[in-house]
Amino acid sequence: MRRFLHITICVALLCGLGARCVRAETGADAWLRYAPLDKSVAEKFSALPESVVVLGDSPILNSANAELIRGIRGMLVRTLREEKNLPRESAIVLGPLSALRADSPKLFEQADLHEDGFLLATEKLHGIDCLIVTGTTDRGVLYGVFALLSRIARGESVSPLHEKQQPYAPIRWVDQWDNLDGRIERGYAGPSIFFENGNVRADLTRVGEYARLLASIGINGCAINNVNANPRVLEDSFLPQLARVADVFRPWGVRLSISVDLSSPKVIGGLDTFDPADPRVAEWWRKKFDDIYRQIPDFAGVVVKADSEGRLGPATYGRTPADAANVIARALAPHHGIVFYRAFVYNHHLDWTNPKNDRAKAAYDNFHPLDGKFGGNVIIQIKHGPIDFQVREPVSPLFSGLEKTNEAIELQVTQEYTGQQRHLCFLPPMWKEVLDFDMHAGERPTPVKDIVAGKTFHRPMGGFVAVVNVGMDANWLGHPLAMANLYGYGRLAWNPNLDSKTIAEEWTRLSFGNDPAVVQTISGMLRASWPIYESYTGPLGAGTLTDILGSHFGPGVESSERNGWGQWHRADHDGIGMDRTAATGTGYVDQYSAPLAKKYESLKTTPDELLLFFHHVRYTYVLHSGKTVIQHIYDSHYEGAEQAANLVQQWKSLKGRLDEERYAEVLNRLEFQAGHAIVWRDAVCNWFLQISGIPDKLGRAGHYPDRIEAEAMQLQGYVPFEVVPRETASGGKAIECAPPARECSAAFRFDGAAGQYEMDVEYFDQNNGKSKFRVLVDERIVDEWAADDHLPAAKPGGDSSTRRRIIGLALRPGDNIRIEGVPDGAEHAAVDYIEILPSPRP
Ligand code: GCV
Repeated sequence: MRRFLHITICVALLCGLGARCVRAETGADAWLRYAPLDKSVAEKFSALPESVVVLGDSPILNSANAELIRGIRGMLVRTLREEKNLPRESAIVLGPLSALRADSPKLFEQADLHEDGFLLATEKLHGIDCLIVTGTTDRGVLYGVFALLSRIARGESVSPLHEKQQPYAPIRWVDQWDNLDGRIERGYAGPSIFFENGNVRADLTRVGEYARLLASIGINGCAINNVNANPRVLEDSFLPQLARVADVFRPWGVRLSISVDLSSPKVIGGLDTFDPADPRVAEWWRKKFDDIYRQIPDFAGVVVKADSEGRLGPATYGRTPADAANVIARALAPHHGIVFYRAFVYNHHLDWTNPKNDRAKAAYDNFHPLDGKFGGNVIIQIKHGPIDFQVREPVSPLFSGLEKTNEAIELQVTQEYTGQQRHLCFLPPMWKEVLDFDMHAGERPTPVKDIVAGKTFHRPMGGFVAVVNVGMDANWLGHPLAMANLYGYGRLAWNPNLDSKTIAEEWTRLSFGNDPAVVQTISGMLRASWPIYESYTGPLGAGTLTDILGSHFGPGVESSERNGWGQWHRADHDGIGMDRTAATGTGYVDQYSAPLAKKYESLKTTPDELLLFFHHVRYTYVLHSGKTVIQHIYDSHYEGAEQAANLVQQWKSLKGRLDEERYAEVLNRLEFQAGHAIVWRDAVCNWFLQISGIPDKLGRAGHYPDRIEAEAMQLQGYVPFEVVPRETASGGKAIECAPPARECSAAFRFDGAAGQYEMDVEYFDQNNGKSKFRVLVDERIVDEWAADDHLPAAKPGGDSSTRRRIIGLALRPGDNIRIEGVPDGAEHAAVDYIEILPSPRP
C-alpha cells in the first residue's frame, strides 16, 4: 500500500509540475482509472470535505465507501478520514434515505427517488455543510458514489451540488455467452472470467472487478453462461459453485442469473420428459429453484433460449413458448425470480426456394399471438432487429406487438457482426436510432425505449439486456476502444435520452483523460466508426455481407444464399434485396403498425439505408441520393476503406498524448482494420461487378494498377492456388508454400520511377501456424515478420487476409523485389499480392 501511495504521489507531483501525465496502462481499469488530475483541475475540488461517514452497514455500502476513498485518493491524492458518526466538520455522507430521515427530514420528504435512483446534494446536517450521497436502496448509494467520482474525473464542479438521477427501467442486465469449458461463444477477448475446465474458476478476482465495472454504469443483473446452455449448470453439485459467483457479485449490487436448457428435467433430472405441461416437470423446476434460493437468496432468475438453432423447446411437445416460460416462472415466483424468454425463435431450415419464406417474420409470428399469456414475472427478450445484430436492420416489429407482456430489448456489445473488436465500431449511435424509433403504437409517440421500459403499455417490468462477452484479456474486450460500447450500453440502459456525443466524450475523458485534443479526436473517431464500418460491409440494409456460415468476420457475400438460415439478400444478375412488401413480397411489413407498414411498403418512402431489407430492386434503381444502387455499392466501399485508413491518421495525431501501451495496441488494431477494409472493399465490389456486369463509373472496381499479383511473380517453391470464395483474394488466386517445400520465394522487377515508396504485402495469417516472411530489395532485407495473429481462420480467405505495410522504401527501376515465406503447421505462408505506391501516398 505504501508503495502504491508513493507511486501515486510521484505521478501527481510530476503532473502538477506540468510534465505530460502518461502512465503505463493495460486497460484493465477501463473508465475507473482514477488517474491523478492536473493541478489546475484538482484545485476545483479543494473544498471537498476531508472525511466520509457511512450511515449503515452492508456489503454494498462498504463497496461505496471503499470506492469513494479509492477514487479520491487516486484523483486528488487525498485520503478521506473515515468517521463513524456525523462529525463536527464538513463531510461526505453516504447512506440510504431511510438513514437520513432523522438528520434531514426535508431531504427525506422531498427526494422522491425510485428504486436504484440517487441524489447528490450539498446540504447542511445539524448546521454543518455536507455532501450527501443517498438513494432509496444501498445500490442507489453506490451508483451515486460512482456518479460523484465520474464528475470529479471529468473535472465537473461538485460544490454546490444537487443532482438527482433515476434509472429509466428496472431491468439493466448483461448476458455472457460463456461455456463451462471456458470458451465464449462470440467472445473476442480471451477465455471466460467465470468458467474453466467445466467448473467455476477457483480465482474469481476478475469477476469481482467486472461486477465493479458493471455497477459503475448502473447494471444490476448478469447471466453468466451461454444461452446455448449446458444443463449441467443446474446439477446439484454445480449450485455451490454458482453461489460463489453470487457472493462476488453481491457487494456490487449485481444479481446472478443463469441461462437454462429447457430439457434439463429430462437430461439431468432423470424424468422421461421435459413437457412443460407435465406436473412432474413443474415439480422438478419448483424443487430446483427452492434449492437454488436456499444457497443464493438474491438469485435473479433465468434466461431461456428454446426452439432455436437446434435448442430443444416446447415445440417438441406441441406446447407454446408461453407454456414453457410459465412453468419456470411459476417456480420462480415465490422467490421473486424472473424468466427472460428469448424471442429469438426461428426455423433455420427454411426453404430458400420459396420467395414467401422470411426469417424476419419469425419472432412476431411466434410471440404476438401469445400476448397476454405470459406470467407477470416473464420478460420477452427481443433482439433489436428481426434478423441477428446485423450492421443495419430495421427495428423489430415485435416491440409494438406485445402490449400485455413485459419486454426487454437485447443489444450486442460483443461485435459479432460488426468487426469482432478488430474493427472500431462504436454502437451507441445505432442503439440510439433503435431506442428513439417511434413504433407508432398509439396516439402519442411510442419510442422503443418507452415500450421496453414498460412506460407505454404500463408494464411493471422491463428494460435492457446486452450480450457483452468480456474475457480474460487484461482490457476486457480486446480492442481498447471497444469498452466504449459497454460503457455506452450501461449509460443508455440507465438513461436512453443521453446522446451519443455525450456518451463518447464522457467515456473518452474517463478512459484517456481530459486533454481536449484527445477528447475531441477519440470521441470523433468513435462517432464516425459505425457508419464507416457499415459503408464497407453491409450496403443499403442488405445485411452484413459476411461469411454467415462461419466466423461472421470477413466478407462472404454468397454465404447467406441457397441455405435455410434465412439471412438472404437475394442478389442475382439483375438486382438485389428481399421483397418484404405485402403486395408482392413476404408480407413482413404488415407486422408493423399501419403508418410504418405504409412507409416501408413503398419504394418512395423507404429510407435508402434500409432499401434492400424491404425491396428487391434492379442494380440500376436510383436511390434518394441520386446514385444507382450499384454505384452506391462501389462508392460506399471505396469511401469506407478510405475513412478507415483515415482513422489511423487521426489516431497517430495523438502520439505522445496517451500512454504508449494503449496507443500502440489501438494503432495496431486500426492498421489491421484499414487493411481489412480493403479486403472487404475488393471482395464486395468484385462480387457485384461480376454478377451485375455493370462497371464502376469511376473505374476503380476490378482495376488495380499498382498491384503485382503474387501468382504473376517468379516463383520458387511457391505454387498458385484458387482461393474460395474467389472474391476474397485479388484475382481469385494466391500462392502457397505447401509441403514438402520448407521455404519459398516470389520475385519481380520494379519498373517504376526512382523514388520513395510504400509497399503493402497482402498475405494470409491463419490460426493454425506461424509462418515467417521476409521482403528483400536487391538482397537487402527491408522487412521481416511472423504471421502470428489469432484471426478466426484456418485457411486463406477473407478472414485471414492481412496487410503488412513497409514504409520509407527507396526504389529504383530494375530493383529486384523478393518475398520469402517459411510455412509453419497448416499455414503455408500464402501471399495474395504486393501493392507499391509513392510515399507520401497521393
Ligand atoms: C448464442 C446468433 C449467434 C449465435 C448465438 C445466437 C443467439 O445466431 O451467431 O452464436 O448463440 O445468435 O443469439 O442465440
